[in-house]
Amino acid sequence: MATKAPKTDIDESKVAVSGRKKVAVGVPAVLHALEISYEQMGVKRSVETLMRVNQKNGFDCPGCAWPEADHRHIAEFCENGAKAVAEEATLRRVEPAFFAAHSIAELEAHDDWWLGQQGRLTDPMILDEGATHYRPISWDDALHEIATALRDLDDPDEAVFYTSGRTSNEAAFLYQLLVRGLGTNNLPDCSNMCHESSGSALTETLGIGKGTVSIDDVHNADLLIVAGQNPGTNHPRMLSALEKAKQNGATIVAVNPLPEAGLLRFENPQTPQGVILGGTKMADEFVQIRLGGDQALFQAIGKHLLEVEERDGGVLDHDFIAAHTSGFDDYRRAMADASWAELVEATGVAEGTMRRVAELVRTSPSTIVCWAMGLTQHKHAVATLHDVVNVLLLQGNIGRPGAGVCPVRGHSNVQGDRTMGIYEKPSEAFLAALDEEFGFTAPREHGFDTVQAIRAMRDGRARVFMAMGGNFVSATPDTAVTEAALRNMDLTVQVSTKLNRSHVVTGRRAIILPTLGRTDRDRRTGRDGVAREQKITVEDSMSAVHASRGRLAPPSDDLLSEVAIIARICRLLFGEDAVGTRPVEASDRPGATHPVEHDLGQAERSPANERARAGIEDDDARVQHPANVPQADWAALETDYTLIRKHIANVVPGFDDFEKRVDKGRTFILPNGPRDARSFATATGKAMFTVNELEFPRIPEGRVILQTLRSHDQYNTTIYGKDDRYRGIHGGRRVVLVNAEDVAALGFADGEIVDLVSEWTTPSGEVEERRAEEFRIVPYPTPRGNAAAYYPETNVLVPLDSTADVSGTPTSKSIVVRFEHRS
Ligand SMILES: Nc1nc2c(c(=O)[nH]1)N[C@H]1C(S)=C(S)[C@@H](COP(=O)(O)OP(=O)(O)OC[C@H]3O[C@@H](n4cnc5c(=O)[nH]c(N)nc54)[C@H](O)[C@@H]3O)O[C@H]1N2
Ligand SMILES: Nc1nc2c(c(=O)[nH]1)N[C@H]1C(S)=C(S)[C@@H](COP(=O)(O)OP(=O)(O)OC[C@H]3O[C@@H](n4cnc5c(=O)[nH]c(N)nc54)[C@H](O)[C@@H]3O)O[C@H]1N2
Ligand SMILES: [Mo]
Repeated sequence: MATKAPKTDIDESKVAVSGRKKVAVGVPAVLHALEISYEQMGVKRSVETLMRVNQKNGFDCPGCAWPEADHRHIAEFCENGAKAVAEEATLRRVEPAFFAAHSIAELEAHDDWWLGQQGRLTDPMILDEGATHYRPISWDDALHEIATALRDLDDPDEAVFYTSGRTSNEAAFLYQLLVRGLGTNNLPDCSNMCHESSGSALTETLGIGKGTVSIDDVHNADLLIVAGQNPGTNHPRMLSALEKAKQNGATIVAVNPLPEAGLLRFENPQTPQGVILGGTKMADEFVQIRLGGDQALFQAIGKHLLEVEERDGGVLDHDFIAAHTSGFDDYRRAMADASWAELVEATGVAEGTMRRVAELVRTSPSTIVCWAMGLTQHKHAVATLHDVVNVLLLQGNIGRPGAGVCPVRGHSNVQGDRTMGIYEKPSEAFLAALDEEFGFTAPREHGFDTVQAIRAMRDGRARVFMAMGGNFVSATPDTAVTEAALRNMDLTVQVSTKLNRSHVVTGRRAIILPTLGRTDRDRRTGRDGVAREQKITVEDSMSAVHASRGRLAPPSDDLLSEVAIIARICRLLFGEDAVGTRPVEASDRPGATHPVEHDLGQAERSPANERARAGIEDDDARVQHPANVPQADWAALETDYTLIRKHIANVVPGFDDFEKRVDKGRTFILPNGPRDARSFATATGKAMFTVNELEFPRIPEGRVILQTLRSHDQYNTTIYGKDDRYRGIHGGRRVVLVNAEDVAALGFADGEIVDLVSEWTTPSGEVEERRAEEFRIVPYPTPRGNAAAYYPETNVLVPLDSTADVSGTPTSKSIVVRFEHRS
């Protein structure tokens, strides 16, 4: 199979390459951010908006999930946070006239950059079957169409509900309730493509799928290993935290195939040190590792620690190991058997270098390992993270100050969405609490993750797709397969702030529901006719929960919030005015938390019994039968989010007194067993050492391993501009960064335009090819045999079935690719 990339709106022949940076941020970054802000929203709105980013009583930056320090600067944002804000707070609008002027065919010919630049969506729109253009539709009619399509499904599992990680806790909680009320757990989310490997690995070994450190721990660590992460671009505020750690005496080790600017030096624009004195040197040690070599590196560190322990003693925390861990002896034996030659081959790093890093670990009183996509998006990502945990356990680096695991999350509320139940594999405890709170029985069978959802859509096992934010078509792997899968749907629904490709590659019918973003003021009018301003809450990468309140006038007066959209669909499906069902009796009427007593014994709660009890005929629709739907006062929830927070407090552990604890800009930290009490909810009841067979990508003759990553001018599929300033790329995105010696050895030239062809061997031994056309070769200091190119343009190359073991995450950081001359 050969597939092409979508056309681009950028003239790639004009790409310029010059001036790769060794320093991140500094004054130029601030100026660049302001330039973009002024362009999108003018000076007054820019100043008003940027002053409120991440302030107590302001709004949470929609950029990344890095936490705010307790002591905040007046401008607690970064260049890329400012771009994320400008992108949302823009004054540009996509109104019905825009859709009348542009056909779907025309829009499809544009790339995500052009689509995003058109501005904020203002009106609900529908694409009728066979139509060439979207047309406006009223909110009521649009929501009615959606509810009807969902109700008409033969089986609720024919619906797929995606979530991107900007969705607030309140919206996420209500959304998963809608989905489970309908009768399915098909809740794929962006996390499936992101930190799922972290969640899988940490849940198994530590008993919690989240990090175990606080921002203070980062400030006070003695050693920080930052692996597979580019904070200068993707988490710029993390650089301030690393700088503080350095000032407190920390050592930093950067592990990356690329010499990323922010990892090497940082000029903090908020300190004289940064502005005048040339900034802080960040990494004391830069380990230029081969793609996918990290498991080997951490095995090497573990092996070294155990060797020195055996020889001299004094390395391990024996008390911790004895009291709090299991599996140590097996791990020790496995590391004794590991071969240095193989570890060197896998990492491309000399034994001496690895031992030097291991010595830093050995002599560090407290160590934190931070990571992001460079570790999670590999076939052996979960095994890699197991080996990270092994190293930390050796010295008891979990559950004490300045030490622990720090998966650095992407989207600003991706972690909160999981806490709220956006998960295709919910725990029984969560579902039981949900049942109890809303008087229904949630489905127990696990749902589809992102890749499984695409397969189901491709194979005709799903008919309706709905997305709460995000850009499913562009963000997911195997673009051609995914596009065909979505076109296979009866109906696709996108709840979005901005136009993107997922609005133009659609099912037979499509609906766009525009919604409020983080920066927008959210006023809801209650039954009493009074409009009240609402706040939402989010959870950052370090399990801190706080409120966020937008202050800008929204792009249109009758935009519904995500919460309002979901609450209204719930009302149409489960409430007093449910579509196509009998009117609900007075006793069923919402208003109380538990209006209906189900009084079902556990044994009776199988789906079959449920159906029989409800008297559902086999050929009847299973969805939303009034006998088993969640009970709540949907209209009230829509206009008063404090009521949603009450429900959350009743269902999700750690949210007691929720409202009070986020009042007046307060932040609270969710309970974390490993961090708080060295308590580990694992299979053995202890933190688990694990034995993981060494894996790493092999590079076939004449090929390279390609990683797909972010430029400095994008937020995932939202493209802010065509530059990647820190890497010295200007005016284009279709570039492939290749080691200069490989360029020559493979028979290509600097600046040559080539096709990238990925090669994937299916389980049955067949070789499939996928093609992305016209990429400019840029010689770059990446290890031999490794290359890098931007996502989403390269998603056409990522095979749907190439996923990480256990977590199912697409292997976006290791794709076997060959280059082809264009004749
Ligand atoms: N401005 C901005 N901020 C963002 C985003 C954005 O697009 N733009 N996206 C947000 C989201 S959703 C996420 S998940 C995060 C992503 O944050 P990152 O994970 O930093 O994002 P990537 O660009 O994918 O960068 C991967 C980094 O890992 C390195 N790497 C790749 N493969 C390997 C490997 O095998 N081993 C090692 N050691 N390193 C490797 C790459 O060279 C690169 O430096 O950022 C969030 N913040
Ligand atoms: N090849 C490759 N693929 C990858 C990755 C990679 O590194 N390489 N990274 C993966 C990762 S880490 C992630 S997280 C995913 C990202 O996948 P997604 O989260 O699906 O993608 P985004 O580009 O962040 O989504 C942007 C869209 O979200 C909408 N939006 C923005 N803010 C809001 C809001 O407040 N509410 C609503 N309703 N909509 C909003 C806008 O319409 C915007 O166009 O991509 C993954 N895909
Ligand atoms: Mo992400």
